[in-house]
Formats: sequence, C-alpha cells, structure tokens
Amino acid sequence: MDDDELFETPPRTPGPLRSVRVASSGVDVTYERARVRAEAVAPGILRLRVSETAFAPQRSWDVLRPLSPPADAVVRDVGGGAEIALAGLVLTVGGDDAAVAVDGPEGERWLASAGPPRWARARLDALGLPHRDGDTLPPGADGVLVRQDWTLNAGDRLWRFGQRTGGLDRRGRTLTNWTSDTFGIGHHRGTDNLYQAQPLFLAARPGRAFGAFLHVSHFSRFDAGATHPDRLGIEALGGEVDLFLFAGPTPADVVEQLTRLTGRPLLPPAWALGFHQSRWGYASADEVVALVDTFRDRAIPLDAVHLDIDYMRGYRSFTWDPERFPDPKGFVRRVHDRGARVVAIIDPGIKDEPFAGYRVADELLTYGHALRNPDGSPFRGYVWPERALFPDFARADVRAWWGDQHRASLVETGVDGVWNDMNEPTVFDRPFTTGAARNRPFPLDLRHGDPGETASHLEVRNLYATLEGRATFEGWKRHAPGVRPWVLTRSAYPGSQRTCATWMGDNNSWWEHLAMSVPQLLSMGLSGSPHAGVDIGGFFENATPELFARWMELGLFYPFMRDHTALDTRAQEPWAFGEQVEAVARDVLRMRYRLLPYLATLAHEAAARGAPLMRPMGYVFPDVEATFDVDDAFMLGPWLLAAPALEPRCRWRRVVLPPGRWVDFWTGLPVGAGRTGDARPALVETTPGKPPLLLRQGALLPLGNPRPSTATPLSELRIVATFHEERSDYEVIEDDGWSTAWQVGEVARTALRSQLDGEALRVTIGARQGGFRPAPRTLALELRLDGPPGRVEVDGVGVDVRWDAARRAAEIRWEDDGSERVVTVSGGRAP
Ligand code: MIG
Repeated sequence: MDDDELFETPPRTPGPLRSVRVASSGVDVTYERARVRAEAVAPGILRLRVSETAFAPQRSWDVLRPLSPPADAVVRDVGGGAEIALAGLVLTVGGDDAAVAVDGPEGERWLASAGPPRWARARLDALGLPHRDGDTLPPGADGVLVRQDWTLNAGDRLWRFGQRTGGLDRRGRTLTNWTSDTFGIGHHRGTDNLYQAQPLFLAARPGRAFGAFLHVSHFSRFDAGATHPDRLGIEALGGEVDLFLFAGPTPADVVEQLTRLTGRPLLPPAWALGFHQSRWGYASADEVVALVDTFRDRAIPLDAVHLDIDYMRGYRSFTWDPERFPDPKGFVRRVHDRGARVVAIIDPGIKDEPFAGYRVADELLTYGHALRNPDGSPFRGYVWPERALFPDFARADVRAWWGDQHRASLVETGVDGVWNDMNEPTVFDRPFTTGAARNRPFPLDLRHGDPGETASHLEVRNLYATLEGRATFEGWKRHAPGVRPWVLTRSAYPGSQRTCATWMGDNNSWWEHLAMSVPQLLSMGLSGSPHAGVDIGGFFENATPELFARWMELGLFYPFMRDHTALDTRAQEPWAFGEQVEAVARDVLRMRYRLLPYLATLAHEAAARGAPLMRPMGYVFPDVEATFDVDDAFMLGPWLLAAPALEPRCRWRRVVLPPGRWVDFWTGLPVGAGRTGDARPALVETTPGKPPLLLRQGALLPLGNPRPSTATPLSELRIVATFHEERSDYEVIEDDGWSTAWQVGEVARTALRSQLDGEALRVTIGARQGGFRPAPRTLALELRLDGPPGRVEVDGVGVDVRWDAARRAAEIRWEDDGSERVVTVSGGRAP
C-alpha cells in the first residue's frame, strides 16, 4: 500500500543523525526526529526499538518475562552507528536513514531495512481495522501509524504468524494482528486474522532459523511479501516498532527463545491430555451424566465433558441453572464417580442487571470494574445474557476479583477446568432474541487499565483474553492450592500459553477445515502455544460419517483433543454415526490413551523449553529443505511421523519421508522402499482406525496401556524401540498428573538409550530419578526387528522373548521397580 493511501499526511522520517551513545549491552541512536535503541537483552535475544518520540512505557499488564542479560554481547561503535553481536546474531543500526541490518554469525542476512521508518496519523479505512460508523482514531500516539519496510531473502520460508488459516509458509500474505470473532465460513484459506493475535514469525532456510516478535499490543499488520515478494512491511499503531529478534540457529532454538521471553507453556493436568466430549446443547445434569455412562457402557475412553452456556442461569457467568442443574456439587460428583472431569464455560460479558439478585453484576458496577467509555460511564453491549458489562482485565484489582468469582460457583463445586469463550472480546449490536444480532466492533476509544495507566482499546484489545486467562489461572491457584489449573481460551496474545490451552474456534464440518487444522496447529506450536486443538468433527454444519471418522484419526494427535459441535447440528458423539465409525473412534481413542506417557513427556518438554508437541517436519529436520513445505503431515515429538487421511475416499496417500529409516507403527514393516538418504515420497495406506503413523529410526517411544480415563492408573509402561547405526537417547518424564509438585522436583525421569554394541543391539533403561513414585506396574520393552532375535539378555541373563509377527516386535516384560536394566539382543536386525 502506498504511503498516501495509508497516511493522512505525508509521513515524517527520522532525518539526520544526531548522536550515537554506546553502552555495555546496547546503543541509543538519536535522530533529529526519531530515536533507535538496540539492546542485547538475553542470550540469543536482541531488542530493537524505533520511535518518533519517547519509547512507550512498560505496562503493568504486559506479557514479558524477566530475562537474564547475555554474557556474550559485544557492542562496537562503527562510526555513525553501532553493531551489537551475540552468538548467532549481529544487529547493525545507524546512518542517516535509521538503517538496520540483521545478520547471522557468518554475515548471512536475515533482514535489512529498505528505506527509513515513516510516521503519520493513519487513515482508518486503509487499515482494515473494524470500527463503528463515525468512529475515528483517537488523538495522540494511538492514532499514529509507523511503517517500516525490510528486504527479505528470496528463499526464506516465513512460518507461523500465529493463529491463521492457509499453509504453514505465509509469504505473500498480509497478516493483521487484531483479535476478532471470525466464525462460520470466515475460516477459509484466504482469511487474514481470527480470534488470536500473535505478531511474530520464524524465518527458515536450510540449516538456519531466525525469529522475530513484534512486541506491540496495538493493532498491527505484516505485509509479508503481499505488495512486493521480497519485502516485509511492518505497520503498527502506537507509533513504535518494538522488535525482539531471536538468533536461532534452529527452529527449536527460536521457539525456546520466544517462550523464554513470553513464558513457557503451562503443564496440563493428565486428564486434559485425554479425550474431551462437548456439544453446545447438553442441557441438564442428567443428560451429561447419561453421556458419561454411554462412554463407559460402550468402552470408549473419556476424560472430560464440557458444559457450554446452557448450564448457566440465563447465561449469567458463575451461576447454575436451578432447574436443569439443581445440585451442581452432586452433579460434578456423579461425573467424578465415573472417572471423568467437568469443564465449564465462562463468558466475560456480565449481564447488566444490577441489584436483582445477580451478585457478580452488583459487584462489577459497585466497584467500578467494568470497561469504561471515555466519559467514565461503564460500556454496555449485547452478548448471550443480552445487555452486558465487560470486566477490565488490565487492572490488577479486577483480575483478583475475577479470579475470586470462580471460588464458590466452580472450584468449590468440584469443577475441574474453565473454558473462556467470546473473549476477543465479542459484542453484538442488539439482543440475540431479535434474531438479527450482528457482530459489532468495540468503540476504539474505550478506556482500559488503572487510572495511572489508562490505555485505549486499540492498545489493550489484543491482550484482553490473555489477561482474563491469567486472572482465571491465578484465582484458581489461590482457591485450589496445589492443583494445576486448566483454562481453555479462544482469544490470545503471546503469553497466553503460560496459563491457557486453546482451540481454534468455530470451524465447519468440512474436509477443508480438517486439512487446514494441520498447518494451523503447527503454527500455534511454533508461536509458543502448543496446547491447541480444533473442534473434532467441525462446529457448524453436519459431519458425514467418513469426515467424523477421519477427524478422530487426525485428532488423535492434537495436543488438545475435543469433539465439539454447534447447537443445531446432528449428534456428533463417537457412536452417533453407526457401528463402523464407532469402532474407528474406539480404536483411535484406545491409541490416544496408549500415547499418554509420550504426550505427558512432550508436555514436560514444552514446559521446559517451549518445544511443541506437534512439530513441522522442518522443525525436526531443519537441514532438509525438502521437508520445509510439508504441512499435510507432521511429527508428534521426535519419534512419530503422522500422516492421516485429509481427503474423502482416501485409501492411500503420499507422504514425504525425511531422511533415515521409517517403520510402520502398526505393522512393523519398513516404509519407503528401504531407501534412507534424501527426503523421498512414499505411499501409505489409510486403514480406518489406524492412521498412517511411522516410527523414526532410533525411536525410544514411551507408551501406556489403554484405559477408560486417566482416573485409572497406568498398569504398563512400554518402550517401543527401533534401531539404527547411531546412538539414541530419550528421557521419559512422569508426574502425579494433577498437582503443582512437579515444579519442585516431584517428577520421575527415566533415561533411555539404544545403541549398537558390535553385532548386538543394546537398550539401557536407566534407574528412575526424582521425587515422584508411579503406582506399581509392568515395564515392557518392545523391540521392532526384521525377524525373531537370536539371544536376548536382561542384565546379562538370558530371557524368553515373545515374538509378535503382526507387529514384528520382540517383547520382554518385568515388574517395574525403578532400577536400571540393560537389555542386549544378538541376532536381531532393524527392519
Ligand atoms: O456465539 O457458547 O466458539 O465453541 O459452543 C457462540 C456457544 C458462542 C462460540 C464458541 C463455541 C460455543 C458457542 N460460542
């Protein structure tokens, strides 16, 4: 977009250089009309700020975590500018145009400014920023747009940009960062922004990756090669470009750096990794208890049921309908007795009904906790409870109050988790009962925040849900001390991953949306928010039996696995599509429960380093460019490649195999015609109930036994091993599944190793370390070989081995007493 379309007046530029002030970890460069600050803020992380005026103050509700400064930063005056070098990244700033260059350690360029940054008041219509008729941008910095253009390398992939539609590489698109309730057919391949705003990206080229986070909560936009293929335009209201730059050098390092800055993902309780059943329309305690009974009767695993808005009394958050849920505590107990958990929805729109028996509204108004119009009066708009008020989560006192609302109605009732919907936030123009309600933007000049720190809706909107999630999480921790909270959110900004899991909102029962969920969830993982899923079966419209079955097969690998559908759609429970589909769903869910020890280990990897559970192939194989554009298959952790059917009537599908040997998880047969070198295509069969799943060579995959729910303790821990020529290491991480004791070392760590020892294969299962003791169980070792092995010894003593020809597996079992075992296999070869 040209400057005269974007700005109300010809934009201002920095002008001549005035001074360069070098300090130990950074530099301040002053221009006649602008300032630039570049700093090394942490190992692998640089920060670049460009502003026309003073830099924006650090907000009390901001998302950044404290960082420890890097020891290796070198700052040099280079005459008319300065250079800041860290291991992995060099930033050069200076010159008359406020020029900036970002290079790798060997001088390879990531970004270079293309012309000076420009500032002027923005034309509201040019931004595509939803607003009400007659609304204008407020005066002051909120209405000032900064635009800075950069050159990009032709071959670099630009992954992620947060929650989006379309493919994983998002070059060629304009990407708006503005949370919005985009529902229905709004989720198509060309849709720009959805419910969440993650202004960040990862640039990848073979062997190297780099990342950036635009730390601006205001409305912002990336022109990622839409206008010019090799240009990146950054536009932000508020007048400041505040970029954190991540050195990589691998995609995993970039995600680690991002989540060091914005916070590590929460560790979910064990039940949250199990299966969740939901639908908008479950309307009474008896109906929900009967639902859980049906799962048990049909031997289909289940860990959680979700209560949508119908459990409330007239859509009043923190209430229960007295007729349909007459005894909330008794209801939750009945679900718990059946080994399942309850998650209840909470909407932020609080019914505007003061002094009529709804305490939440009374307090919100009495304390003045609501979002305010510029004249100080509370803002009102229509949502589910009709006319509503909205808590101002940018205020610490409001967050504390909100957290406290959960105590009596949810925590003490026994509810296990909270589902935060409509928190973009969303508002409608008239009551739903009129049948004609339409989504309506919030006024841009609404006031958020404490009196000393008031900010406009333009600055706070993107953070609204993240602050709500934080209030909920912290309140839950106060009222259920020692218990891991579980909060699900629809809207988010970076930082939300510390407190919330997320789903991708209102999709449709379409094959396109099934396929799209793969790049979407991969992008969420790279954006630092790995605990994500989409509504299995699709939300709007009716799934066909085939679509539902295939969606269960893909959902098996979602970090958050929930079946959910809208009010007026057909039944979508696993048994609702007939016996064949029910059998597929049962097989899939039994497999989900077998995967839980692996998923729990991956969740610990996420909590420690941000590592996503679902990983793009290019994340796991960053040197192999042929994997970079794969977004119809993915890795689950380091060991499994999943390639479920994404199209109707699919019997076989193509999958790009990264280098190395791959073994079919179900049959134990080699895949890819025995070739091991480059990435190469292979065909895999999409057998119903057994989605194509490949074991990587050197895998040390921890599995469990199928269970009705995580309320039943694990009775077997099984390690599935495949061999190759190199040594392989992994660590299984377990914990009690519900408490916060994992944070103080109450975990069990079991080191695994496999290696070739001359002609023999050797697997070492290390002694269990750490303060957590699992319940008594069997330990099984499942060796995937090309035929029955010769001799197998455990700790030097020959043992009997069961050979399972159907899976090409030799199996050894013993009571797991936590001590070290060394297993050697002679006369066995990799398949
Ligand atoms: O206006 O609570 O995305 O999951 O079932 C619709 C009813 C409100 C939107 C959520 C959806 C939920 C529905 N909600």
